[in-house]
Amino acid sequence: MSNVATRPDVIEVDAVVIGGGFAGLYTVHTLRDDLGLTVQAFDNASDVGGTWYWNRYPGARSDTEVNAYCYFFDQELYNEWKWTERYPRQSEILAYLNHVADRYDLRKSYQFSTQIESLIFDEETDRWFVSTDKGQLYSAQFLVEAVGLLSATNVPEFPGQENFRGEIYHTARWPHEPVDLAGKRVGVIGTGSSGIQVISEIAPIVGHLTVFQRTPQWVVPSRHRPIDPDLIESIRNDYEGYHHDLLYSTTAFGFPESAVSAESVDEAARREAFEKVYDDGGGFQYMFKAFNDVGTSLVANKSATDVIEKRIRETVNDPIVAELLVPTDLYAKRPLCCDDYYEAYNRATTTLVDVKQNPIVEFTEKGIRAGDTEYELDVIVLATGFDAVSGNQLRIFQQGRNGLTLQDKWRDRAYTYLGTMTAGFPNMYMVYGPMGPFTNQPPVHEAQVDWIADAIKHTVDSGAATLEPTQKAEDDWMELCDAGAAMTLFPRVNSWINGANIPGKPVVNYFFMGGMAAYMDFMNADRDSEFGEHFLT
Ligand code: N01
Repeated sequence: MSNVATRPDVIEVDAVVIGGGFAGLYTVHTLRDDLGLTVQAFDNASDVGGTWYWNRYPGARSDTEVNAYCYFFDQELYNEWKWTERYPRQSEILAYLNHVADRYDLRKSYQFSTQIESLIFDEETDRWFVSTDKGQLYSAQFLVEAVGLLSATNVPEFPGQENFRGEIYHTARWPHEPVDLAGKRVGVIGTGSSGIQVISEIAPIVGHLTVFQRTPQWVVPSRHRPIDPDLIESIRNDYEGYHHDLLYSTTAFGFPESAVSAESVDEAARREAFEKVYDDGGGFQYMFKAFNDVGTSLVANKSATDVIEKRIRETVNDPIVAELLVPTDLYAKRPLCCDDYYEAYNRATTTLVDVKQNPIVEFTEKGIRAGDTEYELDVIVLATGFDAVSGNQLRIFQQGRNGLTLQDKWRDRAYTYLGTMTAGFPNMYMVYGPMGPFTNQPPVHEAQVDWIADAIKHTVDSGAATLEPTQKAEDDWMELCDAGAAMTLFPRVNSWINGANIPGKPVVNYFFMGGMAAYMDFMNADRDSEFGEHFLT
């Protein structure tokens, strides 16, 4: 028995769950209320919410249409919750998750404000030993990590950061107290999803906005509006059908995806179709609603970006600024959408700084020096993103069989089976771990948690102590994921999707790009085989 397992004050439970966001809450509900396990859950936040607890920056909202950005496990919940907006604000989503926590009495299974320090598998007892920063030690047969795809913040170290006399905020660690930006000189570093939302929201109210842009991104409008009551009504009337279609689509975003290849029509037809989806709004809609090959065909991709480029140049008054805002790379990052983004650059109070030409040299007492110019600022917003996909798991020390740590196993890249398990780490499950599907998240969370619950039930019912994927199952899954990704344009562009945003991180594929429906088929095959072929017990 390992040292950790001999402590007398160890608290035994059936399952430990890490995370109190969309995925963690549903895991607790499923394992505790459906399977009847004793569950202890943790989150380092002071309450539930996950992503929506932390990301309180101005303008934060879902850019996924809310009819598909919610839970589906209980139709009564779907029916009773009244969303107000097509793309709900952070506060509305957080209120929803609080409602879910209350409705299913989930908080009683959580210990908040608690950091997990280590997860160690003891081979003699076949149990996981979980240490917290409060000095506690738990032992559990099952472990579920629902720690978030985009949770571990990327906070670059800029020289002289400590000298700046104003305030600095990362978008994903925004204070709970209101931050008054009205009339202030604000600098925003980063122009991804978070940056563009902040920029659009604060441009009208700040005294001066300076945007430090390293790489421009293709942005389409979201066409935000109140939620369509007829759409919600039609979903309620065919609830199971809608949910089934969501899971058996490519992206799980809940809109009809095109089955037409852009290459099968002429350029005029392509343009017309892209103009139309642009006017309807929505990032994933722009990528998947007009044609099915924007992410795989250079021809389709070029037509898509031609239309966005035309709109940028039409919208932005100053042609020099417009030129800086037009990306030079493919449309193959996580697609963005936001209203009033390019319009923000028409304000006399907005300055765009290209930090590729004029790199950020240092933070000074008064602001930021980029190139030869010092920009005086009261507040700096770091919209610099996340050490995505594997980042949060690797921030917790984890040790599986034979003393192998996750940190060692994933040194060159993150290896998993289905994005839910990794060989050598028995009974350890991940929700949306690396090599999961590249889709809208909440429907995947539920589908994966259902699969995890079935795997756990199978383990318990069969009397086995553990379940883990075979090395071959993992190797085959990795090969399949890589082959699929290689058929897309995504590996050709640097972004968090392939780890290129974090200095020193392996730049590899981190996703299954074959679509949600195919992913469901793989999960169902494991159920049909009663967790046989791909697993060791
Ligand atoms: O992060 P990002 P994000 N110096 O990595 C720049 C989800 N999300 O938080 O591209 C200067 O996309 C970096 O520049 P570059 C969504 O899935 C969803 O915005 O690396 N700049 C980039 O511009 C999204 O895709 C929602 O050259 C630096 C920016 O910071 C994902 O989260 C809202 C820098 C980071 O962009 C991540 O989005 C928000 C440096 N040292 C987020 N380091 C919604 O649903 C980084 N940058 C609405």
